[in-house]
Amino acid sequence: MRIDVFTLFPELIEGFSRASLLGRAREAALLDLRAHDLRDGASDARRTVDDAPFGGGAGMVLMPEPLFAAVEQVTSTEGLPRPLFFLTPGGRPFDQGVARELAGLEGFSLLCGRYEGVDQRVGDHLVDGELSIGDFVLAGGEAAALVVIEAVTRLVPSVLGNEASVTEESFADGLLEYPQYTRPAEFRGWGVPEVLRSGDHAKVARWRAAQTLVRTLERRPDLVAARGGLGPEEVLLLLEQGEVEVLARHGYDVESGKSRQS
Ligand code: JD2
Repeated sequence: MRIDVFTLFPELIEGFSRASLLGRAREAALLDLRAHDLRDGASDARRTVDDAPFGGGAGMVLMPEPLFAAVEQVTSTEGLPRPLFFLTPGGRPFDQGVARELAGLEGFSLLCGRYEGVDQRVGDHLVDGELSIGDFVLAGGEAAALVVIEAVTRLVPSVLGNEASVTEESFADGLLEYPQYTRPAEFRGWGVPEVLRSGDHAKVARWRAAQTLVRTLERRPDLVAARGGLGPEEVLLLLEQGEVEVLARHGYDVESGKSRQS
C-alpha cells in the first residue's frame, strides 16, 4: 500500500511512522509512506504558503498556488495515489467502516492543513474528498493523518502480524471489547474472574460475549441501538450470566418470560 502525505511538517509524519508498527511495515516493504513538504510548492525565496483571509478576520489561510503546485509536482514526477483526502473538521466522519474501505485500496493520499484553514478552491478542485477524525478542533491535519494511517494500515493483511485480533477486536461487529486479564491471578488483592481460569472454553466464550454486550450497553448504548438493540438470544445470554439489572436499566422487560424492550 502506498500513502502520500502533504504537510508543512513532514518530520512529524516521518518520526511517528518510524517509531510505531508503521516502521516495521515500511521496512518489510508492505507500506510505501511518502511525506511531502508543502513548502516545496512555494515559488518565492521565502517559501510562502499562507496569506491573510479575504474579508478580514484573524489568522492566516493556506494559499491555493503552493498546494496545487506541491500536489502536481509529485503527480508528474512519481505519480500520486488517489483518492486524495483533505483532513478538516468538516470532513466525512472517519470511522472503522471508512478505515476498512481505505484498507481495500492500493493507496491513497492525505493533505494536511494548518493555521485557520485552507483556501476553499483546494477543497473544491484539488482533492477528491474530505475526512474528519472527530468532533474536536486540532491545530492542524498531521495528527489526524497519523490516526487515519494507523487505523488503515493495521487492517492491511500481514501488517499487523496477528490476523485474528483484527476480526475479534472492538467495532469488528460494532461492539466494544470484553475485559482482558493476564498474570498474576491476584494483583494487590484484585483477582481475575474465576471463569477465565476454569479451562472451560465454551463457558469463557459465553462470559466474554456477555461482557461485550454489558460494556457496550453501559458505555455506548448508541452502538447497540445502531445494530437494532439486543436480539432475543443476547437477552437470554445476559439473563443466564446474571445481568438482569443491566437489562432492566436499558429498558428490557425481563419480568415476563419473553423479555422485550420498552
Ligand atoms: C485543522 C482549524 C478549522 C479552526 C488545519 C483542524 C480535524 N477532526 C479534526 N479536528 N480538527 C481537525 C483539523 C484538521 C486540519 C486543520 N486546522 C485548525 N480548522 C477551524 C481551526 C487547520 C481533522 N481532520
